[in-house]
Amino acid sequence: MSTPTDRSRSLDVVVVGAGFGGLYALHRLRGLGLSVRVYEAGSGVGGTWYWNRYPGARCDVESLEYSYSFSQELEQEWDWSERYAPQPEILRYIDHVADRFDLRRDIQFDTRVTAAAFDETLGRWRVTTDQGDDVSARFCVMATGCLSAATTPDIPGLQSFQGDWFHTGQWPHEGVDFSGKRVGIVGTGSSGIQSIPVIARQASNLVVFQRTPNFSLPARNEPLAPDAQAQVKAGYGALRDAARGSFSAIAVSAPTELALEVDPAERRRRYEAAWARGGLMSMTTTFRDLILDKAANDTAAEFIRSKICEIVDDPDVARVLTPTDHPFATKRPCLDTGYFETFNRDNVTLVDLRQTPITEIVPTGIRTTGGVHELDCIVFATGFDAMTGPLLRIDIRGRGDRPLRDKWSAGPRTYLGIATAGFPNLFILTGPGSPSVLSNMVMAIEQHVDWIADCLSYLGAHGLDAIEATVDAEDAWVDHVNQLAGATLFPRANSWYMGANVPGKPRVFLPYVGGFPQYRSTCDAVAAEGYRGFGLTAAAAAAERP
Ligand code: N01
Repeated sequence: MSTPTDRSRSLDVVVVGAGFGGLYALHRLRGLGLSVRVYEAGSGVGGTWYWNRYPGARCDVESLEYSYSFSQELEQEWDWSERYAPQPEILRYIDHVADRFDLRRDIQFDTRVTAAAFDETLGRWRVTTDQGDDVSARFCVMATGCLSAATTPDIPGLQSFQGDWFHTGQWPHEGVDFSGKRVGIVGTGSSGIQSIPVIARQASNLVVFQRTPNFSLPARNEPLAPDAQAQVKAGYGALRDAARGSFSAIAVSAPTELALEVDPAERRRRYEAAWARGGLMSMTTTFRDLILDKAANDTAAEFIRSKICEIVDDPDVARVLTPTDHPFATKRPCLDTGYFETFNRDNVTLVDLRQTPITEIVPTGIRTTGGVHELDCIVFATGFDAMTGPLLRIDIRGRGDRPLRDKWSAGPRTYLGIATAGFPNLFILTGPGSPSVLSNMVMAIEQHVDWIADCLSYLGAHGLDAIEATVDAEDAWVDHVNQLAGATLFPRANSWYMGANVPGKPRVFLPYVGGFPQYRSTCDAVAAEGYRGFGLTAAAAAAERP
């Protein structure tokens, strides 16, 4: 593995992170003839898929869509094995991409960027790392991911625990053997819901500590038949175009009907068909008003509740597993393989933390107000400081040495989710205020990277050195993002979309909810109008350029 050794070079671009976003940014920007270096905290590429190695980890967007579209050769040569790729396969794919496009020579692994400060005199970013790097770059691309800042709850006594504990988002590379172990898992989001059935099959006993019951849909994962895959590959361009034109950048037809327009028997038939097909999109695109109208949403929510009741044998357990406090899909819905069925196993116990909250961790297990659960291992599937966390954990300072942490103290402020006023030449991939987590992330990443690459070409062609969002454009964008979110049911849930999972985090709906096509055409129009809403300047220190 080649690693750049010069730790104090002057660069055109620093990219932070070598996941899907950072790798494509490196490929595109290097292709423009720019000098680029990527810093990556992990020892390998992959981002999310490098860190989240927990049992059962797999994608919830279908493999043939959750992949890069920028290279037809890559599309054709890579074969996926399952409808939803498991984590090791996605990591193999990303490794393949890194090799195929010769990306590793410009990536410095095992290096965490700790600070980035804009030097107004030089018109350049000074980027420093935990390995002693101190480099200067004209542009910074933050490819830090939306769900990369793992959060472990601050429960008293954790350090006293005599067994092993893990976070799903920072899973040991060598894997964990739970055979014969008494395991406790805290959290029932996507990570918990994927790992619980797998851990239950291995452990002697599994105790699930649930604070909020969650909606989960069957994945119906299956092997991908070679002829079906070949058929998709024969018309891959059409599939990608359909995805680009779809609300979530996933190729599905937009629903046209309202849930309550349809009679109850027909509605149920459609929900049954969606349940049988499996997948996130089947259910969420059954009717067009599910996320807009509570009464419509109730029909889908009630259908899923009835399924939980059918699947789970013990009515008391089914009741505790049944979500009632938030509308369906206002928290990210989960996809599972045998999740609710797992609670019919003799070795699985469900603890309702709303009835008996955790009070402390003791050397032998977890104490709730109901008593101590004796455990050998604890798994925290407790999620992430989403979208803003990965950025704010870095000391980013813009004009006037102003920390981004201060600027965003009441919530993130961006223009298009890609830039923030006062921080010239800093680009955020899939940042707050962009469709990001509400869309197929790979497609959202490609759209952002292509936009940034076009922008840097434009600056070069026009003899410009700096681009910076204006405060007016940013204010208008933040208002627009909030207005769109306010017209949906999303703000009714205590979700990570709202920042509600992190104590003290401002409650602001983070992603852009207007849909991928509308967002993309806005970005394209901004560029076509000479980067409307941005200030473009020749920097004072043009002579400093490498
Ligand atoms: O995290 P989460 P995640 N005491 O925040 C609970 C993506 N993803 O890692 O709901 C007790 O969703 C918390 O309870 P509550 C996907 O976008 C994708 O599971 O806050 N419990 C919740 O149950 C997903 O949405 C894939 O009351 C505590 C859980 O921990 C996102 O990542 C797979 C607690 C956290 O759920 C995050 O998913 C995995 C405490 N102190 C992840 N603190 C796929 O592609 C938190 N909880 C399939």
